[in-house]
Amino acid sequence: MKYISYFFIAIASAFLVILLSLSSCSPNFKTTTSQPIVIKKQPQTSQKIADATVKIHNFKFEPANLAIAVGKTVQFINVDEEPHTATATDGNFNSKALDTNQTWDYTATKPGTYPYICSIHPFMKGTLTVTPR
Ligand SMILES: [Cu+2]
Repeated sequence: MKYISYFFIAIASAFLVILLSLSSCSPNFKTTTSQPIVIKKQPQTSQKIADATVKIHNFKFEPANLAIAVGKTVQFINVDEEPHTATATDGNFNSKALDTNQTWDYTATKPGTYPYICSIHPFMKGTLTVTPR
C-alpha cells in the first residue's frame, strides 16, 4: 500500500514539474519575442550617448549637413507634430516613421556621403557625411 502511494506521489510531482515548466515557458516565449524589439533597445540608446544630433523641426533636418566619423552615432529626434523619417536615398539607413519626440540612433559604419530624405515628405533633404576614423 505504501509503495502505491509513493508511486502516485511520484507521478503527481512529475506532472506538476511538467505543468510548471510549461506555464513558465509559454509567457517567456511571448515576452522574448516582443521585448527585444522595443525594450531591449531603449537601455542601449540611453546608455550610449549620441555623438551628434539631427533635430527634425518644421519639416527640416537641422543641421541639414552633418559629418561624423565611422563608429560615431548620430541621433535623429523628431520634434514636429507630424511623423518623419530619415531615409538614405541609397538605402544605407532608414529610421522608419518617428513620432513626436521619438528618437532614432544611427551608428555610421562606412565612409561616404549619404543624402537622405523623409520618405513621408520627400522634399525634406539632408546629407550625412561619414568620414574615415
Ligand atoms: Cu517628414
